Amino acid sequence: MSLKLIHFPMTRSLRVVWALYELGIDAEIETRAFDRAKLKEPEYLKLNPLGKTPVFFDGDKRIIESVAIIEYLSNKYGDGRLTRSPQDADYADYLQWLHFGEAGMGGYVNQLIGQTMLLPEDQRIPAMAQWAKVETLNCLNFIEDSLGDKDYLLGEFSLADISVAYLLFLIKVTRNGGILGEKTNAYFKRVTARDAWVRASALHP
Ligand SMILES: N[C@@H](CCC(=O)N[C@@H](CS)C(=O)NCC(=O)O)C(=O)O
Repeated sequence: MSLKLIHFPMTRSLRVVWALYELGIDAEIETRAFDRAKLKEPEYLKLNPLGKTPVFFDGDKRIIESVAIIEYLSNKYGDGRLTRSPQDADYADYLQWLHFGEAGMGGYVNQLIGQTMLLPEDQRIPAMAQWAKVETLNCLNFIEDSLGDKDYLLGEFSLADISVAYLLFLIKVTRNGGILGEKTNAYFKRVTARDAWVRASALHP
């Protein structure tokens, strides 16, 4: 097998590095400095036509969705570790959280970051920033209420934690971390104390 990830620190490719380390799968990781302008240059667009990160290759097969990549890695090269099967009692919860991390929350968090940080101040729309904050908070309350006394979203660590915790990381590094609940903050501390996260988040070009 010839697995290769182009990794940009702190971006969604971090989910993939984290999963690779958790699952103990060998892959070439080419780490580049994040520069949005470079992602739109022809050389990079040949790799990922959307001009976004991540981009992952398994031989000739290319995948550009971070959550799809981590599921693919476990099912194809990790004996399904850190996933759940239809026979498992928590299969529905697993699928829900795995997708919630990107499909459920990602759009709101992207808006929040765009409207509070990425866009030049004169292009920000306060009503959009407020809407994104309310919707992000709605998602965060759902996480807070669902955690209960569990250490991880399903009780035991799974790919669903990689999906959701990356988004919590993004909220924190963009200085919006004040809106996380108490249990969610403790959960974030717990997941980011894991050896695989510590190693993955320390990767720099
Ligand atoms: N749904 C995609 C989202 C990819 C995405 O938006 N990546 C961001 C970085 S975290 C990006 O490349 N941003 C650069 C840009 O939009 O110009 C995934 O989960 O892989």
